[in-house]
Amino acid sequence: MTGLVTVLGSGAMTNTINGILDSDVMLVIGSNTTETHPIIGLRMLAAVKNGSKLIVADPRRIKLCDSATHWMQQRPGTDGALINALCHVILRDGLEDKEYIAERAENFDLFKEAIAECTPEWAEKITNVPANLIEDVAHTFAKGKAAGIYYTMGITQHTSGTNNVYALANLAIITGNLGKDGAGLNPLRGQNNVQGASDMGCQPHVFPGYQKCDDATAKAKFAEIWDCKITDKAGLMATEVGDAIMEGKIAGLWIMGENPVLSDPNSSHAKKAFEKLDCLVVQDIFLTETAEIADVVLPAASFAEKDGTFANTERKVQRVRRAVPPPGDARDDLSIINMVSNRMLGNRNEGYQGATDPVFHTVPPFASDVFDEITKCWVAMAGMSYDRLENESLAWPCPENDHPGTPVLHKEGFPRGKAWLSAVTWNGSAENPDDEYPLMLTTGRVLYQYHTGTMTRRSEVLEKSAPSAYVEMNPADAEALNLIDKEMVRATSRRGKIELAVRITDRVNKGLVFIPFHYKEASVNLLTNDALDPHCKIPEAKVCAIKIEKI
Ligand SMILES: Nc1nc2c(c(=O)[nH]1)N[C@H]1C(S)=C(S)[C@@H](COP(=O)(O)OP(=O)(O)OC[C@H]3O[C@@H](n4cnc5c(=O)[nH]c(N)nc54)[C@H](O)[C@@H]3O)O[C@H]1N2
Ligand SMILES: Nc1nc2c(c(=O)[nH]1)N[C@H]1C(S)=C(S)[C@@H](COP(=O)(O)OP(=O)(O)OC[C@H]3O[C@@H](n4cnc5c(=O)[nH]c(N)nc54)[C@H](O)[C@@H]3O)O[C@H]1N2
Ligand SMILES: [Mo]
Repeated sequence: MTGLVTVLGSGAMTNTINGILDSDVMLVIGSNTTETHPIIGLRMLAAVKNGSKLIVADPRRIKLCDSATHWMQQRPGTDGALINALCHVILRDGLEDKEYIAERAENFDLFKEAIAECTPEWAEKITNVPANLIEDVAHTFAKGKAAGIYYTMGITQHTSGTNNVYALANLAIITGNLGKDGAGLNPLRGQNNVQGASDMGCQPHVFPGYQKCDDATAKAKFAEIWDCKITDKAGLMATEVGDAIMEGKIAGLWIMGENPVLSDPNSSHAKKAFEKLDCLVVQDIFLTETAEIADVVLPAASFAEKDGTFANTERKVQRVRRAVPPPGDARDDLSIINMVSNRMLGNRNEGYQGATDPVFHTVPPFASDVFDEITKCWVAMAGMSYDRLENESLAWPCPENDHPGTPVLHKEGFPRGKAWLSAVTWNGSAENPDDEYPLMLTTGRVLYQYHTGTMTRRSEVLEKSAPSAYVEMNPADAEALNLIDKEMVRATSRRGKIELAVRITDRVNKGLVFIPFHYKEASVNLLTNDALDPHCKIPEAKVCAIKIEKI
């Protein structure tokens, strides 16, 4: 139950941000932390100052590499092989935490068998990371008293994303690093309150609190709380919606706070699907590229204009308070939903009646009413209340009114009993470079811009700091194409093409290029591959094949 998702690794940080200072080894894998989570990056640098060893695993020479004791520059898409090899060395050299495994883990034998062939020499061929470096890292990690793993999209945005996370969970378990201060398995969550959104059931197969919709007990419980019939059929993942529209299965869509026309991999396919809809509603604080093709645009209020709670990456629920009224006709998201459901119910539902607030124009039920309901839906938040949150923020699970919250998970054990060691194999990426498209493209972020730029590109200071699209390319590749720095080039994949400036740098190895996805004038998602991870349906935004040409 509570935290099960976390054990599986797709949920939240098991540990805390300040706990990073208690680590003596950090493995940062697929996270450009100083640019994408700068505050957490600062904690990591402070930990390094305190003597903590920093292992970075990233195909690009990110800023953290300057402070790292070890840097593994793997080929994108090969993390599964790399992590399995780390586990292999740890078992081969008897460095695992035998007592912890015996007491707290299961499926050890099958796991051991699965990684038997994953020698560092085997991994070197796949990952390009020298076998002796893999051995050194395995030893350093396993010998740490508190070794924490920090990962983000470099690990998950692959067709093997789920397996990569399972492999990292294995590494944490065999070294006894779950349920310990300064250690843990820590996915650094991306969007503000993405944690809260997941906690509240914004996934098509779960109710709030990760309770499965096909679980009879959960279904009965929510049917009672909500006083209505509910289906036990899981819905579609966001990334499956495009195909479903093309197949005629979906006619209407209501998009809140997303700009998929730019942010979905293979976005021309996504856009084509949205244009086929009978009705597209977009609810956003700005008129985005997605809103431009909508039938109805609902103007939303921003974070500073609304009341409620956010859950942060360390599962801490905190109160947010509206500071200014929303501009013009904009309304906070909850009020918009309330107004629409009011119309749908023909004003029959008394719970939805009541005075609107004259300054903030909120429509009941208010955020505090919703919060009271949440505490009935999910035992992990049952002990929280607006009264308590007035003075403190609380990390779930917090099951009773006098419970202090749980900053570090799994100290007393795991929700499912024992931690499951998964037998995961490595399967490579869906599309790899070939003669026609000889370069591997990986995509991501820069410090000064946020995603599709709807917000940051309106800020003069930020826009000046990172004004235009570019492709990072190794000097050897640039020379072969006779390119000079800042020259405009055409980048083409099987799905589309864009034009942008080349940035010649040894941050990337020969054969690899990197393009940030912030710039609509050269939107890299016209190139990326929408192949999905079969388990969690995340698209492979981190690997596809392209060619670059001089223009
Ligand atoms: N400034 C800024 N900060 C942000 C955001 C933003 O847009 N701008 N977005 C927020 C959101 S929603 C998210 S999800 C996070 C994302 O945060 P991050 O995941 O840190 O950001 P990315 O730039 O997508 O990718 C991280 C790293 O993955 C590496 N990488 C690429 N391919 C691979 C691979 O195959 N294996 C490994 N191990 N690494 C690989 C890249 O070189 C890059 O350094 O950032 C959040 N913070
Ligand atoms: N190639 C490539 N593609 C990627 C990624 C990658 O690494 N590479 N990363 C993926 C990841 S991890 C993410 S999270 C996505 C991000 O993709 P999106 O979420 O589509 O990107 P944003 O630009 O952040 O869009 C969020 C929208 O929410 C609006 N907004 C802000 N606050 C509010 C609010 O309070 N209410 C409402 N209603 N709207 C609001 C903003 O104006 C903005 O238009 O991109 C994904 N796409
Ligand atoms: Mo994200």
